[in-house]
Amino acid sequence: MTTERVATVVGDLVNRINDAIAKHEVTYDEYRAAVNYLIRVGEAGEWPLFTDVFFEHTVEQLNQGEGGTIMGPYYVPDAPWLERPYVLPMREDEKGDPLILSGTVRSTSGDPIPGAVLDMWQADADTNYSNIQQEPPPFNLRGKMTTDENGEFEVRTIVPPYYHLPRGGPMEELLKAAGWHDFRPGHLHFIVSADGYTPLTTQLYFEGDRYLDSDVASAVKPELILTLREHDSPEEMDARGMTKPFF
Ligand code: MBD
Ligand code: FE
Repeated sequence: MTTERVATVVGDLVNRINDAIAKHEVTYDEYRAAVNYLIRVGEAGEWPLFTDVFFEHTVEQLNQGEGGTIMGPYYVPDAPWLERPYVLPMREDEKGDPLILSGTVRSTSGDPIPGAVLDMWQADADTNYSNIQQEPPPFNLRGKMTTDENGEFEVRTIVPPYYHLPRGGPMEELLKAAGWHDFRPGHLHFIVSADGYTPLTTQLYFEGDRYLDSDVASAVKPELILTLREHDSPEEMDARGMTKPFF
């Protein structure tokens, strides 16, 4: 970043914070509590959580636009490559309703993209992410897969129920102090990439989720909401290892 860019953006940020301090007549006690709070966010390792919840959506909208949404703090590179038929790595007794997700990866002009890579991750039914929270085994519910010759893919996992941010740290403390909830709708995360295309970071949500309209991370877009349908015979697969159509 150039000196000019830093001075412009940081200068504006500093001015706006000073304006808020003045407007709300912040006391010395409040100022000291805020400084102490910011130190604790760092000590708890919650800066990625804090910044992604409050600010990433604006950066994302400027840089990706339609069809994309924020990455959030819990992406881990080097998830395992999966083999067809795709099933995200999970425990034998993984909690949650089984989910079969199928779809087609398309370019912005609508053409299916064969050999596109989906790097997928999600929380478990207790809202824990592997490699972040202690409970799930490493790389649980994380994996990479590719689209077939038609640009299509199908993967089995569990339906992620509505989600709350990690509790017990400064983030929860702040949300409670403000009287705000700490929920996100249940979601599946993806980074979709293909040779010659700009990658897309996005998430998918589910119709009917109680937090679609009040995501604490402001990251829901209408085009990302899926409708679940019940499958009569999920065990029936076609020659490609894809579930036989049921509609
Ligand atoms: C998450 O799982 C998440 O997706 C975001 C955006 C913020 C916090 C936790
Ligand atoms: Fe998430």
